[in-house]
Amino acid sequence: MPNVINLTRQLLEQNTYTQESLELANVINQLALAAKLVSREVTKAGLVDILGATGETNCQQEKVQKLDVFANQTFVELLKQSPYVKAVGSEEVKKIIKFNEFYHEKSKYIVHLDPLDGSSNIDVNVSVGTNFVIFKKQSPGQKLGKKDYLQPGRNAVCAGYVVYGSSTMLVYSSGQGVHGFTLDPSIGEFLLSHENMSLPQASTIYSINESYAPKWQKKFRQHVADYKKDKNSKGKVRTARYIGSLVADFHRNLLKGGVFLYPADKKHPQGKLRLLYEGIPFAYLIEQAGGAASDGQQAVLDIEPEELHQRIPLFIGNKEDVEAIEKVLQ
Ligand code: FDP
Repeated sequence: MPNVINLTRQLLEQNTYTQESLELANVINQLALAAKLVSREVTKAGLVDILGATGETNCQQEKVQKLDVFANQTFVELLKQSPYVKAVGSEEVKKIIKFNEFYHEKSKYIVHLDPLDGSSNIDVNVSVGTNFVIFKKQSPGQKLGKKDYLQPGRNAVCAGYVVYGSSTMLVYSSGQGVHGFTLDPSIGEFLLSHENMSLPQASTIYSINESYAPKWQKKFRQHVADYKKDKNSKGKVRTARYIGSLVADFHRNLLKGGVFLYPADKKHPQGKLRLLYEGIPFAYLIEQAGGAASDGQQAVLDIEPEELHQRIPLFIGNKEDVEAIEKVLQ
């Protein structure tokens, strides 16, 4: 019998079965269960009438896809059922969602998530995902204040993502390395498939939407142009890969080594990607895997969030790439 390790076992063993780890494991298990339900819907998306836009827009004026709605409802509802979750911030919902304070008197965790990242790719069968980060409430008592749900990434206790791709994978870190689990659909379990993931030393890929080049700052445009001739630490020129689904671009770069870039530009003066549920989860993971993430000025994990849906420029991947970009932009 092979040494099969499922998510719950690994979570508990890593944290030596402390009360704290049991509580966190409960929250992550709820996230994993929601991910299985979403995965099931994503894989049959072409078969049922769930594809396509609902015709509505979310609080950020983006088209809402039916699967967005399903993923949001599923994650929020399952997190609400955990006695340890106090509140959820979702890309799909304008305000922080606070759970019933009586039922949740033991609750101390705040979860921020993007229930379906890359959702404009749903209709074309490209990998999408769910990104999440978990914080612990800072203030005493039951009341939830802004300081509790607007915390810098350095305070996070866990972060991760699920990618619904050719297989469904859950990748997470609770501060002790990055671990990847692949969903075995025949038994409905996430099984440890990628233990202690670390970023390859050489950066082989750059990922950016180059059609925006005319809108970039000149020095940044030159920097990206140089990727086409500059060599990486192994003496090779990087290749370009851009899916347009952050979770899938990140996952590939984590496995292969590379940098993902989404700068501020004339159309997105603050950047496009959201700090709390896109920047911080991936920044937390990349630092754990030996890489770096920056908004061009400082580490993403050091940014003090000011609002729930705050946007940032994002440069994330191998350290030398991120440091080089900071030099160009500072
Ligand atoms: P999407 O608009 O499909 O939700 O979350 C924003 C995001 O996807 C990221 O997943 C993706 O990396 C990025 O936007 C793509 O933006 P562009 O289309 O502007 O390149």
